[in-house]
Amino acid sequence: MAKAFPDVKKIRYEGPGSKNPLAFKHYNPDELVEGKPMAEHLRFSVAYWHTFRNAGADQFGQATRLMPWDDGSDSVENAVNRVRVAFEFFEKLGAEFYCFHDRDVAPEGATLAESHRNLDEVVKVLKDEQERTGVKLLWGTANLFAHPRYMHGAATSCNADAFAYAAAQVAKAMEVTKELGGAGYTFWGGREGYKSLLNTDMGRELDHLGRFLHMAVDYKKQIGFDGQFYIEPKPKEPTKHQYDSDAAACFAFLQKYDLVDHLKLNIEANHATLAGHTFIHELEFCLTNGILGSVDANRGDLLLGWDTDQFPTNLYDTTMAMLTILRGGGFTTGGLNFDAHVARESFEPVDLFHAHIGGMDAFARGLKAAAAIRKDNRLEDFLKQRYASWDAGVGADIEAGNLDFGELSEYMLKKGEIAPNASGRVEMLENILNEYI
Ligand code: XUL
Ligand code: CO
Repeated sequence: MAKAFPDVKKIRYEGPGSKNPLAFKHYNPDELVEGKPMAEHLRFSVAYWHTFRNAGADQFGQATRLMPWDDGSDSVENAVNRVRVAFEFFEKLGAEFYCFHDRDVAPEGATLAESHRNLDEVVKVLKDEQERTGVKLLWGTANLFAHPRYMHGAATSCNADAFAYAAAQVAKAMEVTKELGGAGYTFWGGREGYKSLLNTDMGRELDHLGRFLHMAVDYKKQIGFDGQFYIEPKPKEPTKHQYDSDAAACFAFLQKYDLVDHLKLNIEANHATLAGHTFIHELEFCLTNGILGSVDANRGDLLLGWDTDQFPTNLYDTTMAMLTILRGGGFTTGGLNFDAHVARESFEPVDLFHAHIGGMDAFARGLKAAAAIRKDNRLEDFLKQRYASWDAGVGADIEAGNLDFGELSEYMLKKGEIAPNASGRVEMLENILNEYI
């Protein structure tokens, strides 16, 4: 098969002085940061759906992207061809992982059995290509939102058969993820939500989603899949109210349905901002609650109210994100998956390289900056000092559970007024951060 990107050679690290657009200026996979190679810290992954299936159409216009390798058909042959192209891309880029939905990689058949067969055929080629290149599967997932059968949702559909179909699809997607040695499996509740309460039994739908995930946990044990499960929060789009709207909603849901031990979160930057949070807030919330699993690395546009899925370029965000991720000890099964697509006007195959190189360099810079900030200790020392009143005296006694309201009343009546507050020094701290960006 002719190469899809004949003019692009393997992307190399050339350092910050390089003017070569097809080279890394910061991502140097083997360079050690805090004693670990950058590649192991960052675990970059390419999203199959955006990179090889999203042709650039929007609600106002047709597809723009040139994909000379794709004959536009829904044949298995075309799907297999696409896999070869995808792995040529992963290899030349130097991304160690990829992620896919079942229906991105293989066409939906006329029946469920045919869809399973199509998937099996493509998975054989995925496996061969993984072995040939060493590229690994970060996580797999099932598309439970595109087909009209899921118009009312999948696990939360009013139609019990839609739940059953989704279960069959997820079971199969988990099997192939296991077959491909996937490090994880993600649940994004594409249509698990509602538009109108007039036709929605919220309590019943939530119970069904809890049941669905328990069935997935059971099936995972049954087939011996030992990858990590993730749930990916998103507040709206496609439905007005999504049940998994943000990290806090997911955590409450996982606790209510006794699923915290089985799922971590896959935090997507653009979903965080749609929820009215920052990307970093969502990461920090997960870290604090022991549920930080993986990241869908992208960027929204704060002037647009939808999921624009742009490639991450904001160094402030990547630095803050890497600070949180490093503080948590780094990724184990998770990684940085570019759930992002090129702009509609960036229609040539080479644009895929520019986009991913930019995202990888942005996170590499964030990683280096975060490590330097941690070495400097000024931010950490400030934080420690800010909470010093909790390290001894009344603070330490409250934390230890040694005091009640009566004793605290006595303490305060005697003391009369609180110790003077210290400045939060927000601007000084922001200035320190900017020294490194
Ligand atoms: C949708 C989205 C999905 C999930 C996987 O906004 O982020 O692509 O990452 O289903
Ligand atoms: Co995503």
